Amino acid sequence: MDIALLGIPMDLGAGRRGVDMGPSALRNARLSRTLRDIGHRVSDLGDVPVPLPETRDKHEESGLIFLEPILQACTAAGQQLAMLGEEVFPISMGGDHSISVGTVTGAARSQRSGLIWVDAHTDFNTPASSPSGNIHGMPVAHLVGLGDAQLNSIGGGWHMRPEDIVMIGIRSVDRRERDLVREQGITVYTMKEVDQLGISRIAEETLERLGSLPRLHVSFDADALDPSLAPGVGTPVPGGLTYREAHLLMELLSESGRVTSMDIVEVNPALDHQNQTAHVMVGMAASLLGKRIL
Ligand code: HAR
Ligand code: MN
Ligand code: MN
Ligand code: MN
Repeated sequence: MDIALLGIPMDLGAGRRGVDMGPSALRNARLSRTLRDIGHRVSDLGDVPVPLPETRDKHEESGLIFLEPILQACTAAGQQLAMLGEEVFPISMGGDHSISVGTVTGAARSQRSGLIWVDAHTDFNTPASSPSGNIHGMPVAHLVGLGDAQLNSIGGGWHMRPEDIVMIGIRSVDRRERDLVREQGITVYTMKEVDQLGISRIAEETLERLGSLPRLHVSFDADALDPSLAPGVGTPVPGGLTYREAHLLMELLSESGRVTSMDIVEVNPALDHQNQTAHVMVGMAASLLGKRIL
């Protein structure tokens, strides 16, 4: 397969600095070589330009911190991805999770698309419901067309259907965010369901729901993993996916042959130990892209 890597070194949507180093950390953990070893052709498109937070006004009062530069970066990322050939599998390297407003939209190439959101958080806040104003807590709401009109117009008004979204690994949801997720009818597998049903049944149900759509995007937030495994994240929540649960999920999604794009987000080397989190996430990408044990 042809794989394209795109870096979005942005931490403007997060509450703390450091995820802007995520693309470097993933390159350093040999993402492209690992994928080449599986047999793919990999091209690195470099990074989308993202301004430093120190050079911009936060506009905290707006309820959407750093909206302007985030709009610019998401638009640029979306446009780059939208120009790729349909057969190219893009991996977007964050950056905080606000990049997904652009990357999910661009990777869809204007087609109906399923979204598998692997995360500790539902990221379904709107500016009105957000307790923080941090845009990385809001991307999915904006992908279905809720929230801020400008963030919503990225990709020229393309939106996802709530029934085309499945979230896995969830264990931290804000009060008003929970009401929105329920109202919109998003399918959510919390860690409780992961414990009760097992990840293989969840993968099966997810593919039953989304497997016939023309495109399928996996957005993998490193904080979905247990913090003991992936400590380099800005908002760690105890009780996450184990190493094998996460790999098995990627392996089963890979076997389906339906996945067409991926994000790797929220890797924060400033909070990590020896780049462990980036290495773990490179392993996840390898499993999603067909690395076999035997
Ligand atoms: N729900 C919280 C907020 O909106 C924190 C969520 C953002 N954290 C992430 N995204 N890493 O998954 O501020
Ligand atoms: Mn997230
Ligand atoms: Mn998260
Ligand atoms: Mn939108």
